[in-house]
Amino acid sequence: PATHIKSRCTVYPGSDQQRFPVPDDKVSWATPWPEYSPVNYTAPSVLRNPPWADPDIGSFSPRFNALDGSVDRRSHEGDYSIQDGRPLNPRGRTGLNGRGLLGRWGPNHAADPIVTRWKRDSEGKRVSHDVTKRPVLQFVSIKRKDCGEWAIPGGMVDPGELVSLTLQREFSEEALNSFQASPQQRKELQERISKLFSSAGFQVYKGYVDDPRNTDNSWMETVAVNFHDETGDSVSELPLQAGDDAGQVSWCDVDSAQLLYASHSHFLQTVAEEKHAHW
Ligand code: RP5
Ligand code: MG
Ligand code: MG
Repeated sequence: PATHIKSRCTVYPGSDQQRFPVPDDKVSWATPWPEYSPVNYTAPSVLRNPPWADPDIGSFSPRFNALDGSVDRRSHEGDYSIQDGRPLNPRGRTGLNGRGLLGRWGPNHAADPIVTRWKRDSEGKRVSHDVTKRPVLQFVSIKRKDCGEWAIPGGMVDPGELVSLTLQREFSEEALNSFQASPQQRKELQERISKLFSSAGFQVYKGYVDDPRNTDNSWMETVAVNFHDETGDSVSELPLQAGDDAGQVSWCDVDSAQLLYASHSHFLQTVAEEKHAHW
């Protein structure tokens, strides 16, 4: 998508930092703009040097556009440029430099599991939308604790982790609260989840995410994969319980009117179109 809207949100999330306003015609790095003076901000939580974050540039020269040890610094969007030792956001200016809330300089890789089923009435019949007459899909959605917005239960790919595992792990943590489960329950959940996610799934999207945490030097990228329960007797049976960075979890109708975090609505549109469902 051509959008670079949430990446330019006025106030940077979790702070009172205001981004330098970037009008549409000044987004591109190719457009000269001598007056551009973005605010520099890296969140205290990142500067404290947690294991998931890079050190500050200067003391640190990572291998950009490469697999750097177990940290994947390659972008799904192709090679990105480096200016004064810092990677440049491939979609253009955001009004803020530094890393904000993001740990990595350059791409921060996430994975988004889009778990869907058909909406059914009390007799188990598929429900069609009044206006579009198309069958309605539902997906497992979480309400993010950080901003209160509804979202796909996605999360960061750990260094060296396979995306297929991140998808299962994040779904289990956020939508099934596997963290709080007993070791025995966790084992059972894991078995059910690995069965449900054993099909390859449909890759919906791979690339840049228009995430409000993005900066000129750090940005989110994701691989979004759809796991669909056609008959309504596999995922639909799972006990949903919010966990980790999710405050609530629920099956939500897939509908263009539903506002969602970052570019998640765009991913769901792709799923709806692929399934000839209501959008
Ligand atoms: C979004 O942030 C991605 O699409 C993914 O859903 C999410 C990952 O970040 P956390 O949920 O770990 O904060 O850009
Ligand atoms: Mg998570
Ligand atoms: Mg998450």
